[in-house]
Amino acid sequence: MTDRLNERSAAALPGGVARPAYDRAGQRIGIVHLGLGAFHRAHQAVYTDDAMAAGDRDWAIAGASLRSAGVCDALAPQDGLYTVTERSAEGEATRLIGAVRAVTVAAQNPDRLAALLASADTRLVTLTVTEKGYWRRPDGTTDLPGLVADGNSIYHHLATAVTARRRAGLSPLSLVSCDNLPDNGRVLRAGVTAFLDHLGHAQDRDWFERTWRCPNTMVDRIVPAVTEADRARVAATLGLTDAAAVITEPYRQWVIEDDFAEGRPRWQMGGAQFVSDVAPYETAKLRMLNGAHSALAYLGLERGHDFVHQAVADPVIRPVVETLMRQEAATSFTPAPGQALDAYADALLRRFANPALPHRLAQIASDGSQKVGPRWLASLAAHGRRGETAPATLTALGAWLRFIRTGSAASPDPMAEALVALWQEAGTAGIVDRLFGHDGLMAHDWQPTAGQRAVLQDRVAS
Ligand code: CS2
Repeated sequence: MTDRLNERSAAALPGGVARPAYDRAGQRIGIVHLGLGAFHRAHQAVYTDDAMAAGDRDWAIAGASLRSAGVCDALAPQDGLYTVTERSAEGEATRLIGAVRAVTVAAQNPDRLAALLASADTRLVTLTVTEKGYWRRPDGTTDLPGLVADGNSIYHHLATAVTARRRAGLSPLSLVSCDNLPDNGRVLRAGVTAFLDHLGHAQDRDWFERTWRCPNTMVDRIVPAVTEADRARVAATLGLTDAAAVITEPYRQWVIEDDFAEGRPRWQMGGAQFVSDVAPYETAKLRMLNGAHSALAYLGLERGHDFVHQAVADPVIRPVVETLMRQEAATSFTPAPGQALDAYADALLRRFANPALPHRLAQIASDGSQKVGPRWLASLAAHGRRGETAPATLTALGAWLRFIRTGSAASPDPMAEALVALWQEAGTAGIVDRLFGHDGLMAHDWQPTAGQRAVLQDRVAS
C-alpha cells in the first residue's frame, strides 16, 4: 500500500512531477467554486495555480460539491492537493496543483458554504455544475418550481450569499459560469434574479443587479472520467496514492469577458484570453467541438464503439462529423475577425483522435436533452432560415432520437422519463413533431422547415 498524497508526503515526490511554485500556506481563499468535479480540477484550478505561481496572492480556492461527497472525501485527507496528468501520443506530464485549499459538500454542510460565500476575503465564485445545474426549461426560462423543490440549487446558495453580503456591507462578487451554455453568465444572472424575485427580496435583487458581475466565458479541455487503471498508473508515477487525480489532454482554452466586480487572478498567466465579446468563441466551441462530440457519441454508440477516438476513425461516421463541423456548424454564425474555423476543425479532429486519452462516448451521451439545443438546434435554426437543411446535423439528431427511445442507464438524462413516455405515445411517425413541431416539447430552439422535417423523419426511421 503506497502512502497517500498530502502536504507532508508531497515533499518526497519524484523530481519529474512539477509542484506549486508559491507558498500555499500564505494564500488566503479568494474564490469559492461550486461543482468540484474533474473538469474544474483540470481547468480553472490549473489557471489559478499558474496565476499564483506568477505572484498573485489570495486567490486560493474553496471547492464545494453540491451533493456527492466523493471528491471532498478524496481531497480532504490530501490537504486539497491532487495531480493533473496530461496525456498525448508524445507522452505524459504530471503536475501537482496547490490551488484548492478547502473543500466542503453543500448538501451536508450548507452553513459552511454560506460562511465561505459571506467571507470578506471571497471575491469570486466560479461554477461548473453542468448544463442541468442551471435549471433551465427547454423554453429558456428558469424552472423555479423544480429548483425550489430541490432546495440545494446554485441559486439557493448564491441568493443566500447576496443577502448575507448586502446585510454585512461586504463587496459584491463576480460569478463566473464555466459551463457549456451559450451566454452562460447571462443565464446565471437571470436565474439568480428570478430566485431573488421568488423570495421577495427586492433590495437584494436590486443590489445584485447593479453591482454583481456575471461575465460570459468559454471553457475547453477534454477531461474523461478517471478509471482505476489511471489511478494505479498515477500512483506508480508519484510513489503515492492520489484519490483525486485527473487525467486530461495537453490542450486547454479559456476565453473570458473581462467584466469583474472586485478584481480577478491574472488567469492570462496560464493562457486565458480576455475579450470584450465571448459569443463567437463560445458558439464555435459549442457547435463545432461539443456538436461533433455529441454526434460521435450517438452515432458511435449505435455502431458499437466505446470511445471518441474509435468513433472518429470510423469511415461511416467521420464524414458526417466533418460535414457537421465544417459545412454546417462553422457556417451557422459570424466568426470573430481572425477566427480561423477550418484550422479549428482540424485541431479538433486531432484532439478527438488522441488514443492516449480514451474518452467514453457514454459520458458525452448523458444529459442529451440539455445539450442538443446549443450544440445542434441553434445551428439547424440558422440553416433553416436560409432555406438549407444541414443534413449531417439532422443525421446526428436522428441518432439521438433513437437513443432516447428507451433511455440508457449508462447515460442518464433529467428528461429521460418524459422522453421515453413521449416516444411511447408518438412512435416513429410522431416523435419529430411532438418534440420540434409547433408546441413541441423542445420547439423553443428550433422548428424544422418542411425540408428539414422530411430529412429528419427519414433519419429517425433509418
Ligand atoms: C463533452 C464535453 O461530455 C460532454 O458533453 O462534449 O464535456 C467536452 O469534453 C468539453 O466541453 C471539452 O471542453
